[in-house]
Amino acid sequence: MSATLRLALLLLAVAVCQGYQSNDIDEEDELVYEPSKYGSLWPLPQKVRVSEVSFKLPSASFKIVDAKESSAGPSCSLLQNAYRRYYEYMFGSVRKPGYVKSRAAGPSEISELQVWITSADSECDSYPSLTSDESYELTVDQPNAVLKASKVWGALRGLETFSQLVYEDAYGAKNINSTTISDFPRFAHRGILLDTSRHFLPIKVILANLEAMAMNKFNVFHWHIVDDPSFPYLSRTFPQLSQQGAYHPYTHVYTPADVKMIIEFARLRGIRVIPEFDTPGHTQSWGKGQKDLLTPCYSGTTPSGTFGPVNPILNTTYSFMRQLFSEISSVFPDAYVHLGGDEVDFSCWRSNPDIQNFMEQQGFGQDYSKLESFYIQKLLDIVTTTQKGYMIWQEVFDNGVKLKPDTVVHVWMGNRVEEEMQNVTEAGYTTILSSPWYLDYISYGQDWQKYYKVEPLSFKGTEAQKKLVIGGEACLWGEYVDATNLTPRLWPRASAVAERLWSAKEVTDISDAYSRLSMHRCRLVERGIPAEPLFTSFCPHEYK
Ligand code: CP6
Repeated sequence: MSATLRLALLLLAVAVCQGYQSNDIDEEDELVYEPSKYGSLWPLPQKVRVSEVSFKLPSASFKIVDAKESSAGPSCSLLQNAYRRYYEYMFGSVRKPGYVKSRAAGPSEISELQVWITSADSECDSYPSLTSDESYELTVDQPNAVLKASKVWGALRGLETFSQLVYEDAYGAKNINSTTISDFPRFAHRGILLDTSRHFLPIKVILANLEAMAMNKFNVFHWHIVDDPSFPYLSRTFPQLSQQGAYHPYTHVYTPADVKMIIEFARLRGIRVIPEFDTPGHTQSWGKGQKDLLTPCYSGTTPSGTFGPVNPILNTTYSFMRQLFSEISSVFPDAYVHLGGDEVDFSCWRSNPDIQNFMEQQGFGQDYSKLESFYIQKLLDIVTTTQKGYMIWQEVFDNGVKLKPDTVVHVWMGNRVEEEMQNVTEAGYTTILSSPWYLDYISYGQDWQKYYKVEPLSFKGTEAQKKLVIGGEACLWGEYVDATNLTPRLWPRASAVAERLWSAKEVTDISDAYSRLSMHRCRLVERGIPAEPLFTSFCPHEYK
């Protein structure tokens, strides 16, 4: 029996068995392991053609170089930096004794990867943005591999893809198959939310996560930097916010230099940093360093000593916000800031007689969502004067606040997700999805499949409405996460979201995904990211 026939019979048997496969991911659904024809590529590029022809990559002489025609030269440190990074990922530490050189009659070699930036402006010294061009074309053939991209952002994505094509043969030598790839992201906004308020995250954990994000072609770090429990952002204008509100005033803060470093590290990987300063709720820690910012709650006719959301009826609140957001707009270069606006608890506002009077005066009746909107409206106007766009959690839209047309509405609630996406896009706003991707939530089994199966455009709507969905974010809320468990909790589960947001809509084959993702996870571990296993398995590097 020929090998092909045996394989065909095996596949048939597998198909028959899987006919009864349960979709319940709480059960062990062990996927039958078949190597993917796409090797370990993750997320899968839009168009891939891999041939059987393989070449050697001679580690001693192989180089990543600027193509002669490239508009980016040696002065583009973003690219030079990336070349070194990817050279090390491909050949780095592996210098095994007993390494067998390819035989004289061995297969042919590829000696260079030439990186060709075609647009006159490579954007080497810019920050990535929502409209950055991340597309690239990659040809691996003799004598050289060529990576063509309009901008450096596409080159970064293509370098990652190139590095994923390299594999070791039985002798430990590096190989790559003849390949043509044409690639671009399905969605422009592909983010990870990290929460540095519930637990302080050391800089090196954040940087390691940014590195892992680049390996998965994520391009937005949504930095939920402050919240109720702590205020680790060191503000130059209001240093007492972190002095009083951080877990520790020196060790558990992000200084301006720290923030700069994180933003530059991210930029070098084509990742935007969008900070979230969530108000008027989720602000308990703000109150410690900023007197009169929060609403005093009352029990009966006397202040109870506890505080609620930001006090929306004082002029001092708005002059504080004006100064704070003016600083934030200069510290964070991205065109957007996230203003939160979620989960506002009305009970404290309700208890306060001054607030009650203000409500009456404004004719808000008992509708405290009107007061919330009153506050948010003023905040949005303040932020608009700083030349920034804003993102907001869905409640702000739900409450009918007037938003700038370029506002990004962040859908996070788990109920009626499709209805919400439909409503937001019907109103003409851009939106991103997070509801199905709360990665801090863990359960037994392969939940990555649940994340993978999400289709962000499954709501009812016109083509124009679907175009307004610019992407999504995987959220890792920090209540139960700190430096000890962040990385394995996030990876490779967030990789499932990465492929959903990058690859073509039709890429849904779960067993092909399992095979590629298993190998991708091994690669993450090999590159120093302690990503958890998907299921029973081993990694090739464990032999080394
Ligand atoms: N913190 C902030 C949170 C959450 C939100 N905002 C949250 C709410 C519900 C769940 C998970 C996280 N922890 N500031 C909502 C966007 Cl299930």
